[in-house]
Amino acid sequence: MRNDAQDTIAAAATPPGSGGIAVVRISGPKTPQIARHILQKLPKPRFATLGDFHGADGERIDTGIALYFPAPHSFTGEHVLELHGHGGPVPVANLVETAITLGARRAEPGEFTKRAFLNDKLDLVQAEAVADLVGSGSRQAARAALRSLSGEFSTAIAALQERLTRLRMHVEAAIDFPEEEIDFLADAGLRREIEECAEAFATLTRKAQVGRVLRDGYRMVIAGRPNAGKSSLLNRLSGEDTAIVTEIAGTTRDILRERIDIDGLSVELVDTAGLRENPDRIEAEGIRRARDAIRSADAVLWIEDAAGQGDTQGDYAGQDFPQDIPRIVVRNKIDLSGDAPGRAEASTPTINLSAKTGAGLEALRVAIRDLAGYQDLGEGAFTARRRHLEALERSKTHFEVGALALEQNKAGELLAEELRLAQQALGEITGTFTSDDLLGRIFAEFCIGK
Ligand SMILES: Nc1nc2c(ncn2[C@@H]2O[C@H](COP(=O)(O)OP(=O)(O)OP(=O)(O)O)[C@@H](O)[C@H]2O)c(=O)[nH]1
Ligand SMILES: [Mg+2]
Repeated sequence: MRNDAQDTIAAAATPPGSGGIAVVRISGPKTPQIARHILQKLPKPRFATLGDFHGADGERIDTGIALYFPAPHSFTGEHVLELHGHGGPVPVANLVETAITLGARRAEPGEFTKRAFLNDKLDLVQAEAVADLVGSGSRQAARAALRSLSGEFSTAIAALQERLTRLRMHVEAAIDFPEEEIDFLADAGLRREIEECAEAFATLTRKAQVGRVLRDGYRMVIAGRPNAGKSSLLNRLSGEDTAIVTEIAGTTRDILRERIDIDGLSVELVDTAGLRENPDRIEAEGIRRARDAIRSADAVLWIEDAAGQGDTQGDYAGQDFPQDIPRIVVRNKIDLSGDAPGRAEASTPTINLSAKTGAGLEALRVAIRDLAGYQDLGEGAFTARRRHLEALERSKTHFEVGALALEQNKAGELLAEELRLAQQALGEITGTFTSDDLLGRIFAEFCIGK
């Protein structure tokens, strides 16, 4: 893909309003002539030059620092001029309008970054990381976005592409000599390469999942029977008195959301109506919404009443929603049942706690972090998006289908073709293969001037 934009764009790169300084950025072929007009001379490249800024009619409109970056050594890869003037709406508007009078047009959202992408200054993952860094909600997320921006995610994808290429070459070389009877299954080198690819897919998927959670947060729906203590737990975890708590079963009907921070992991907790048979009409609507919330959740906090007697309807397994959503079982009200607080022995992570006293709460926080994969973050985390995970998943499926075809039918051609498709899906992540439509959607989320 190539940038054939011939027009020059201009926009304020700093937010609207008043501030110490404001930066107006101009990029494109007409930048030198616009610079000559505004500054009355072309500034020395890459040097901070103090001087007056002039309007289209030659009038002095501001004074400040000019920075000129000739192509291709700039953020966009085009001629770029940055004007650092006084941070007020009027001087900024004057400068942008001057640039427009002199032949530039107003930049669209994300257009500077889009040009950087089209001119191969950044790949798509890095371009998206620019927006993720700007929009990061925690220090951890900012650090991870910076790592994506520096190319750590892109490098990991490139390494996987490289592995797939080697495997493909191996298979295609074998197909090209059909006269030699080849037994793919007996080829130990090939088997090893396939195993290594499978491992590389698993590792990258795990890291990307954590990266997605870092960017978007982890959404957990609190669900269970009425009166189990869902709203009490929401209030206890968030430290706020958001949800109404009463001893009446069926108190909560609306969906309630509260964001909490667990060691930098941003978790969105969603409190829902208790699930039971024969609810009244309002409650029935609440239960329908609870089921919907669960379907789009990253995980479920399934609350049971540890002190409840003989309530056999409180099992997750009996419920009418996806059974494969990761979940933690919380056995609440241990102040009444007398169970020991903390993690209980069970195949599904299970925590004994009391929303009333707070006993066992720390164990729940640890379990949430573990479930989100947050513990193996270390220093290597980078941000990722749902789009990346979907493409990665598709790529992995192609690889697996191909590997299976080889295993079961000795179908080397099928494997080669699936590997090609797997690589194409990976290429969508970094932008080697993309549609204009996708680019439009990605850059539309940016702010103007970025
Ligand atoms: N003793 C004790 N009581 C609790 C505990 N957690 C909740 N309760 C009580 O249980 C009752 C129900 O609590 P809620 O938090 O409203 O329960 P819920 O699951 O949100 O109920 P619905 O919204 O009706 O589905 C209230 O009277 C709470 O005070 C606990 O850990 N120990
Ligand atoms: Mg409730």
